[in-house]
Amino acid sequence: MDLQGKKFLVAGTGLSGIAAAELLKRQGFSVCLYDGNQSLEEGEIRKKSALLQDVEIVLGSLPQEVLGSCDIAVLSPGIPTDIPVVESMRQAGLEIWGEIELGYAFEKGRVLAITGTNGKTTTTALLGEIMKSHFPHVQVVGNIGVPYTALVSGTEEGSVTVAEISSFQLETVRNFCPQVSAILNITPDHLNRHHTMEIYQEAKKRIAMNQGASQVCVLNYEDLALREFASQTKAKPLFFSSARKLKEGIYLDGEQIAWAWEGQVSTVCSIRDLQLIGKHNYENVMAATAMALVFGVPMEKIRKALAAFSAVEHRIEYVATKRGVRFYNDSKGTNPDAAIQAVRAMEWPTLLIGGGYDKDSEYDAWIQSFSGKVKKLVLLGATREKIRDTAVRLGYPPEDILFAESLQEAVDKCVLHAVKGDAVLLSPACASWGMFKNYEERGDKFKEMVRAVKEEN
Ligand code: UMA
Repeated sequence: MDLQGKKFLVAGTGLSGIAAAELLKRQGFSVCLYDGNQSLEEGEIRKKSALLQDVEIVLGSLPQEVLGSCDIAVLSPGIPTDIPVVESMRQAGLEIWGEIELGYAFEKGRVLAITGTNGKTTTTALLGEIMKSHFPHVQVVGNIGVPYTALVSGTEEGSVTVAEISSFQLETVRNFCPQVSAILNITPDHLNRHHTMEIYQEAKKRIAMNQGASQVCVLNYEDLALREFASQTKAKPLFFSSARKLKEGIYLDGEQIAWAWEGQVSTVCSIRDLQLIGKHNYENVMAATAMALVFGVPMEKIRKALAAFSAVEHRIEYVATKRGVRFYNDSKGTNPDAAIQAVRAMEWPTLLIGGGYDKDSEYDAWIQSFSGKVKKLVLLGATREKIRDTAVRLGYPPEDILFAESLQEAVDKCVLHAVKGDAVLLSPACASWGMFKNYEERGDKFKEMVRAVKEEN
């Protein structure tokens, strides 16, 4: 598409919106910056970037004359595509892009992209490290926290972009086409935004929608929806499995990770060589390894990068041992499925801090995964009643459920009830929104509070 002379309406003034507006200004386009939050201040937004000094800023509602003057809307991922203001953009004839699509329009190198309900940050970070061990110019972007549009201007022909892409971001891609994509798993999440599991799955599958037969889509064989997707995508499907040997692909064979390719089977490494633990992490390792191998990274470099990689911050992250109690930060456990993996990884009687923003999740499977290991459940946020009711219905002792008004109170209650040999795990199964800016802030605060716990009463 010829973008010459187009005017862009950038929606959202968070990380994505600011980076998108900066990219467009740098490229000489005319930009209107919009945010639905009318309590924001124009001056504060302008302070975020020197490039935004003369940009038109609209807060609150969007007047028709502004809509009429723009050609393309660039939505931030947090903006649902079915809300009235986006509908009014469509009615006014604007093309609806997302921040990822805008980044891709300026990409000069090759792209590898990862999505999935869980594990995508770890897989993206790991794949980024593997790529950096072989290619001179690698950038890691997307949902991981660095907007694609913030770095894309620096790409050149030989560059490699490794992108973590959320379902929110996939809703608004149009031409985005990674050389290698991966869908790690799809379990219920963000249902308040996507409404049904089918719509959520369709959003995830959009990562491969423009790929052709010379491009690869790495899929989890143990996820039935993804196994089926292999026969629907035009990309070449390549499976990973933690449960069975595959004719072609990558799989866990006892403690070995094996790579079956072009009729040969080779050993990638033993899980004992890895710093990451847990079956879900072995799946992340397999996905990243398969992506790197089909992209041409030599096995020896991959082995080295795998052995050197340790856990991502906020994901079952060990914080400290205080009074003989181990503290773990899994603030990234923002949905029940991710939180289940954290509970499973605990080898000690555990005091679990959960609850937060309500995404219409169901908590039954999470509570069932406690299997006698969770001795106290400390709940906070909007979901605490719903989680308590589910837990009690499933037979969890009501006297072991405690409510807290703040994260500090939750930590204090855990410290009070924990004894030597226990673990305290922050793994909320809910997003942080409403109480914190994001899961990183929640995890950082938790770590500060843990470090401040005195060794003696
Ligand atoms: N806004 C509106 N109208 C709305 C909703 C929001 O105008 O209806 C405005 C808000 O007032 C605010 C801005 O949009 O000013 C915020 O935009 P945003 O929510 O898209 O946040 P960004 O700061 O741009 O961060 C986004 C991702 N956020 C979300 O998807 C909610 C970040 O993912 C991502 O790291 C960043 O872009 C860079 O690419 C975070 C996330 O929580 C980590 N992701 C979800 C997850 O991992 O589960 C999907």
